[in-house]
Order: sequence, then C-alpha cells, then structure tokens
Amino acid sequence: MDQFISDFLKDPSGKNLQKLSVEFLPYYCMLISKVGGILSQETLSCIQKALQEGKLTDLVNLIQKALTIVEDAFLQIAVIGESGAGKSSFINALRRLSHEAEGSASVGVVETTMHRTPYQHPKYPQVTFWDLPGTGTPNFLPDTYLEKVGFADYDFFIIISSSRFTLNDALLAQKIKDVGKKFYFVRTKVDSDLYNEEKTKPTTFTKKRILQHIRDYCLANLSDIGVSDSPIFLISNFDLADFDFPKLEETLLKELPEHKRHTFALLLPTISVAAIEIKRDFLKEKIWLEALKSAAVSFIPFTPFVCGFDLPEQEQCLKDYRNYFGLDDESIEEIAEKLDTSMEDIRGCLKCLNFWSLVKDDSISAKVIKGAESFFAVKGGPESSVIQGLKVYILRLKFLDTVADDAKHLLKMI
Ligand SMILES: Nc1nc2c(ncn2[C@@H]2O[C@H](COP(=O)(O)OP(=O)(O)O)[C@@H](O)[C@H]2O)c(=O)[nH]1
Ligand SMILES: [Mg+2]
Repeated sequence: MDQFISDFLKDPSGKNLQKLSVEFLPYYCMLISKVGGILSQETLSCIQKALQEGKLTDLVNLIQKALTIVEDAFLQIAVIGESGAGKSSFINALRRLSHEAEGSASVGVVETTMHRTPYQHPKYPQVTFWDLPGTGTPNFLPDTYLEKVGFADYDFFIIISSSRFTLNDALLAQKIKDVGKKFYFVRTKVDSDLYNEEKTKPTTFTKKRILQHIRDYCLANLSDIGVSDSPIFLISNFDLADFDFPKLEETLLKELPEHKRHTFALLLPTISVAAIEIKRDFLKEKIWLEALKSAAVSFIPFTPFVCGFDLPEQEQCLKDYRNYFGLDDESIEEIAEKLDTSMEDIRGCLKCLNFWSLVKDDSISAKVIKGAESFFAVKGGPESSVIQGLKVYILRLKFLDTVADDAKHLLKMI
C-alpha cells in the first residue's frame, strides 16, 4: 500500500496534514517519471499549502482541476524540412501508420504548395502533426514564413533534414526561438548512410564511427550557418527504436509543459523498455493523484460519493491501458502477422486479456483491507467510500503493471 495515502488515511487532523505537507514534494518527486510529472510547480505549491492549512476541499479541487487539464491537453507538432527529407515518413512513424495505411501522409511525393497539412493521430485525436511547406521551395521567405503557417498554433517544431541543414533552416530556427517556441533538429535516414558505408568500405566500417561522423558533420554544418549548441537527433524512420529517437522522446517530454507531457507520453510507440517504463510512470502518477483525491474526499463531510467501484468503468480502464501500450486487438493482430503466428498464440502469452482473473485476484482484497485498517482505527468502522477508493487504486495499479509487463514480454518476442 502506498505510504503517503496510508498515512493520509490514518489521521485527518491538521497536525498530520501539516506533516504530510512537508513530505508531499519529496514523495511526489520520487513517484514521477525521470522526465518529470504532470503537475506544474504552481499546482504543487498550492497542494502543499492546502495540506498545510488542512483545506481538504481545496486539495480535492486542485487535483481535479489538474487532472482535467491533463486530460484535455492538445498537442500540435509542426514538422518542417525540404521535400524528400522524410517529413511524411516521420509523421507516419509517430502515428504508427504504414505508408500504405488509409489516412497516412503520402511518402515520396514532392510537395510544392505553401499549404500546411494536418494529420491527426489515429488513437489520440488531441494530437495533430502538421506537415509544413518545405523550407527549400522558392516561395520560402523566412521573414513571413512563421506568420503564414500560424506559428502560434504549435507546441514545438521539428526541423528535418536527410543531409545538410540549410541556411533557411537556420533562419527559421532563429525565428522560432525569437517567438518563444522550441525547435529540434532531426537528421533522418541514418540507416541508409550506414548501409551505404558498409557496402562501400566493408573493411574499415564501424557503426559508431559513422554515426559520430554524421553527428559531427551536422553540428559543423549548423555552426557554419550560425546555429550553435543545438542538439541533433539522428534517426531512421524505418526503425524508431534505434539511434537517437528515444533520446528525442525524452528531451521532448522534459521540455514540454507539465500538463502536455501525459498526452505525448501516451502516443509514444512502445518500442523499447524505456518507453514502456515512461508510460507506466505517467499513468501511475495519475492513478496516485486520483487515489489521493478520493482519500481526501472521504474526510469531507456530506460529500457525495465520487469514486465508486464500477465494473464496466474498470473494464474500460483496462482496455484503455491495453490501447496505450499497443496491446489492443488490432495491434495484437498486427504483431501476430509480423511474427508469422496466430493471434491465439499471442493472446495466450498475455495476462492482461483476462479482466475477470485480474479483478478476482485475492491479493487485491487483502491489500484493500490492509490499507483500510488504519482508517478504521480513526473512524471506528468500515467507510464504504474508503474501501471503494482503495479498491479502484489497487486494481488500476494491477492493471497497469500487468499490461506493462505484457508489453515488455511482447517486445522481447518481437
Ligand atoms: N532509408 C530511409 N529512407 C527514408 C527515411 N525517411 C524517409 N525515407 C524515404 O525518403 C523518401 C522521401 O520521404 P518522405 O517521407 O516522402 O519525405 P518528405 O518529402 O519530407 O515528406 C521516401 O522514399 C522514404 O521512403 C529513413 O529514415 N530512412
Ligand atoms: Mg511529404
């Protein structure tokens, strides 16, 4: 049982809440993912203050408001670069769509228009990638470009090149910075550079040396055109798990505003153990905040029952988790195809598909009773809202761990 929540339930007095207000921040920092959490500094301070002053209604409202903002967060990602650099491929890779899938961005098509094209994420409609007109087109005018493409709409810009970054890219980066937005340089197609090098120089070829060479070359090129100290991410759109893509993910997550991190973490493809862990941490944080909220509600007199244990809702929650980790039916079918095996074979390896066995797990009731014991001591009898809240908390953690472990297991198989 979570120590903080259990301590919270043990004693609703002002003295205990004051103690918890001191412990809150260190505890929260320990709980969240290595790339940060979903609460802003301001919300954290307000939560601390609410605990210190024993204002439980404020605490509940603060958590609820923060969770709603996180749920509703939209993400608009602008992708820029010359025609042929790999923009459409990058967008498709992040949307987990093959080039042939319906709704995918057309690959290999030379764009000459000055229009931007939106591509919504098929699973997360609040995320849109924008394929922006190329910086290499004759119509490109750095002074008016950002205005024309509506720069204020985007959370950040990805500037893509498959060879040298151009002066226009550099001018654009400078302007993006001037308007207070972030940009990231991404060098695509390193898989094909490696392939070509190995074919042409098989005796002296080493992967590490070639990648370092590409990185140095890009950095020198950027420095030549006046951009210093910007990191470069080397990637292959054909294999996001390799090269710098995981580093790019982490950097973006760290640099996004807190309330948008959750949305971005969910859309990350589950292509590495690190990506699975990051996703798990973000979802865990949310489960914990919901549990803290529901614990606080138990101490507020005359509050209507907020957090009941509703089976269809729990079933939906498990479904959502499977979706987030790429274990929904459609994804399982794709994996079976990839591994040239039957869907039943894959399903047989997954524990997260059996909702009932997870719900009926005896260890859950034992944990709920243990967690509620401290509360009984205060109130002198079982309080149904506490039991329900703990049940939801422990069950959701179980769902999450089962799904994340299954995702890791499948990753190993793939
Ligand atoms: N080897 C390799 N080819 C890529 C990569 N990204 C894109 N391509 C290929 O480069 C060509 C142009 O890609 P596209 O995504 O249409 O570029 P765009 O014009 O910037 O949208 C296509 O043939 C892609 O298959 C990559 O990372 N590695
Ligand atoms: Mg394109």
